[in-house]
Amino acid sequence: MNAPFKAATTELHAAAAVTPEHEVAVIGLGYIGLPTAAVLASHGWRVCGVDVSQKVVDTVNAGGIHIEEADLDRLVSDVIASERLVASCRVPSASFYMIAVPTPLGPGKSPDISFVEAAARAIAPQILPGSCVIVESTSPVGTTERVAEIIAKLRPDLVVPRDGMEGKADIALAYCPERVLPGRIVRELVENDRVIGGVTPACAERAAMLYASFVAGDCLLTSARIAETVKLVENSFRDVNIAFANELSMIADAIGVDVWDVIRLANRHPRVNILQPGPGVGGHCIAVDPWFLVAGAPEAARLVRTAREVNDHKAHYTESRIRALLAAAPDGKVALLGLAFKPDIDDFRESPALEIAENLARDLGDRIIVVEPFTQTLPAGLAGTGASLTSLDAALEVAEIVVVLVDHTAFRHLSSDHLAGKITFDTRGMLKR
Ligand code: SAJ
Repeated sequence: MNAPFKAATTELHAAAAVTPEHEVAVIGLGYIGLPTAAVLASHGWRVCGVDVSQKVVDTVNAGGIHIEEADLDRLVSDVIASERLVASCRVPSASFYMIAVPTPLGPGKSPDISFVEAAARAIAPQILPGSCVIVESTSPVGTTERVAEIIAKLRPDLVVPRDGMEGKADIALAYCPERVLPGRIVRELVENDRVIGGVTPACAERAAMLYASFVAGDCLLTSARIAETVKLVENSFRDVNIAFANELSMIADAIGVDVWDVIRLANRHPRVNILQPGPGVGGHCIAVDPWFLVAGAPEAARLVRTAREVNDHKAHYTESRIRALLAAAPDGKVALLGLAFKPDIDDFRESPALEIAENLARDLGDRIIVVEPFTQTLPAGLAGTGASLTSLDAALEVAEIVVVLVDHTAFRHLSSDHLAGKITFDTRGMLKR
């Protein structure tokens, strides 16, 4: 770690006359928290990763990982071996806290920030004067202020920063959204620019000390509310653009033209860059975050809401097209290639491919053959339906219909020779590439 960061951190805690147990505590060891903890540790910080799951804590302390992510296994085993990272179920005292817990959608597509609130309640008793609390979880606008409220209520002995506050606070509070792409997390954590929003400008500067120690990109300072909005806007932008591609694919089907040719040729215009259609949009980010923006301004967010609806509809549309193919070949079986929400990851959260497979398997049982190199067993929603999980070669031997739901690298060698005599439906344009 850069010496000035360490010196400044030590100085801030001098007033408290108590040394924190750790320099950084990362709350939540999931897809973002674990790589972030490991990257921080590899840059010299003494990090404690905190998780509610004893199993996750044991796995990490043994130098292992519980998620699939490029380069993460070696990184975690190195920083565990060097004792820069430890995992625990208990929140320690720390100079910096980073909250990286899930923020799912609640009933009626409303944001559920209960895990962030629980993290704030767990941190509050441990906070020392001079500490900095940073929320990284994608959150509805106003969440960082809510964290401030919780800490202020539980720690009346501390001056907690509030929006527009003048004078000195005892702790710092900031929002810094993660913006890394699954599959490239370890690299992007270091390379990407970061938007760091403080509840006050001093809070942003304090949080930036931590990020500047490991981020090669720029650290861009702003307010917590702006940073919260920026995160939601980034993912909504992508969702709207994917919705355009998905809608285009349905228009192309209706008018009988090849959407992949249309996109390829339209993209040769210097100011056109259409994304790729697929079976719908999945993952825990793009399929969820735009709803946080809609919840904040339901009347104004018309395009954002419609894009979500178009992308959700694309999964139903894809499913009905597969059902039509199966109805036209009543004795045939279909090989569904891929269940993950996008290529080359083991993440099935909000996956349209999984949703389609489950819906089909419920009605059509053993006519459904799944090929998914990123799982050894059928996911719960498919188990017991009669659907089977096989290798690609075994599926191609028996299936009359082949549907590409995910363009995993393991499928990309497929050519017309492998598929001769079969009915194919390629939702990703993989065979065309
Ligand atoms: N998809 C398409 N067509 C495309 C691109 C993507 O159908 O042309 C689909 C994918 O198959 C997948 C979904 O969209 O189902 C989302 O995939 P993605 O690669 O667009 O994004 P995520 O969810 O893996 O990661 C996004 C990223 N955000 C943006 O690119 C604006 C990432 O930078 C964020 O950090 C991440 O969300 C997050 O955690 O919020």
